[in-house]
Amino acid sequence: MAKDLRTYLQELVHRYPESLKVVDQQVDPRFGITAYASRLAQEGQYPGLLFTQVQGSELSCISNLLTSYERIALYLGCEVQEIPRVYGEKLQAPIEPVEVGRAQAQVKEIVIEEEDVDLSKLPIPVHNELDGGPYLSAGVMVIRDPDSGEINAGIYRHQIFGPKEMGVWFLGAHHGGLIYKKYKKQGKPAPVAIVLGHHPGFVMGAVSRIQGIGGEYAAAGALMGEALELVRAETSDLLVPAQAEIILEGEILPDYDQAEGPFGEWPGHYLGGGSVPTIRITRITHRRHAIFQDIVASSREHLVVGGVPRSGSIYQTVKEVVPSLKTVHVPYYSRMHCYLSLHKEREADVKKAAFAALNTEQENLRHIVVVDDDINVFDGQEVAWAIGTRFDAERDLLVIPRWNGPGGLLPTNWEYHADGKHTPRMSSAVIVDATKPAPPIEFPPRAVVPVQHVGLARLEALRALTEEEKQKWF
Ligand SMILES: Cc1cc2nc3c(=O)[nH]c(=O)nc-3n(C[C@H](O)[C@H](O)[C@H](O)COP(=O)(O)O)c2cc1C
Ligand SMILES: [Mn+2]
Repeated sequence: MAKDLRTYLQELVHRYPESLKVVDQQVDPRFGITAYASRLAQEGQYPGLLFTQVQGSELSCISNLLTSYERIALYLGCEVQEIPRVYGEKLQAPIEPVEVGRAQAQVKEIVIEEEDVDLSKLPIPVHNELDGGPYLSAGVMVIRDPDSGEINAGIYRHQIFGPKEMGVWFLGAHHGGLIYKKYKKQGKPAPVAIVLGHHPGFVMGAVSRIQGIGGEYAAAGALMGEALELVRAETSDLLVPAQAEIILEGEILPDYDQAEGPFGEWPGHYLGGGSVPTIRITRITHRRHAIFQDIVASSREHLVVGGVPRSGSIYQTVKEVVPSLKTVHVPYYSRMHCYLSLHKEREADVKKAAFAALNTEQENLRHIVVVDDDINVFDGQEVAWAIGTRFDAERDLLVIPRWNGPGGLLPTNWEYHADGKHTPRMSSAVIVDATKPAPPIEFPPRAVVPVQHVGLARLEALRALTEEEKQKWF
């Protein structure tokens, strides 16, 4: 059976039963879905949430699914610390997709014709307080490049404007926007399809930074570990994932822009927006009992889905420059940071590694911290300890002025004026060298209890104080 959202969920509940919770209470799609994710986050819990009763919709909604590294390590078949390496290696070995017939395409089970298209019947959440409306946050939009014929995919936020209309917001040099502009220049509508609900390898493949236009379907295949099955779209010559939950087909109109936003973005503030093109939806196909997929915007899920692919590409490029790189963490709590751990052989390793990381991920990275390989970069407390004990600002801090920007999604890349307007600006990058000196210099060893003795501690023998002991001592 081809891999899809359901095969993944089946594997997940088998391996980590606690990581998926069903919400049977009726919820308002306006804040009701994100309210659960937010309340659970306050308790330090991040289960995937399957909402079966969303007001106004017959479909279920899954949200908060991709919030944990363990759930990503599960489909990559590795340990959490190995995610960047395994991710990067898989992307180096893309698996081309295969086309299947309509009969094998579960996404064609139900077809909704243009006159019956009504987006308000989908369980689309309004995520945050000031959001301009409901948003698709996990829709993978595919579009064909008219020059090369390649199909490109990416996640772009889509604000719902009406029963058959939504926006699309393209950032900077992302291929999706560049391709749309080619159609617009010719005054032609751009056929697109938006894929909702699939295996996490597909979702992550779509947001991996791939050189050149297209290649996301093959990246998805590599991450899923098998060729992605595609089928012909109903209204265009696009090929779309055959085992997706839902596919919206339509076209980006060349001359009908609308006001979009605000939208709570991954840096935790309302960012982006303005005037965006409109997509008119002309067909919906979906599976029976389709599960609509959401990503909790401006939350841990948004950052994990965006951050893990970046750590994969950074691992690849840094490793080429500094082979003693151990691993990379682009943390889910601040995706502008990047922690690199390495076995330092010479002083120059640190800056070489840091600049390779900055160059790989120019859009978002601003703070690189380089640590030794005894530091677990997936533990922010260890990184803070390394900075506290091995970093001296005067000697080990490098500020790179006006590195990042102008504009985009980082709040620091904008100048905010007293009249309420804001203008794009550049912001700085920083390299923090929190490594010990390179050999032959000796630095004090780290104080630890010998590992073999830690292994001998018998935790199962621990007990509470007895009444007699309390009498004796209290
Ligand atoms: C949850 C999520 C939401 C995203 N939203 C947008 C967006 O609204 N606009 C955008 O241009 N990129 C967005 N991105 C980033 C792109 O999907 C990503 O950079 C992708 O690699 C772009 O592919 P492309 O260069 O082929 O267009 C988002 C990423 C994630 C993970
Ligand atoms: Mn692309």
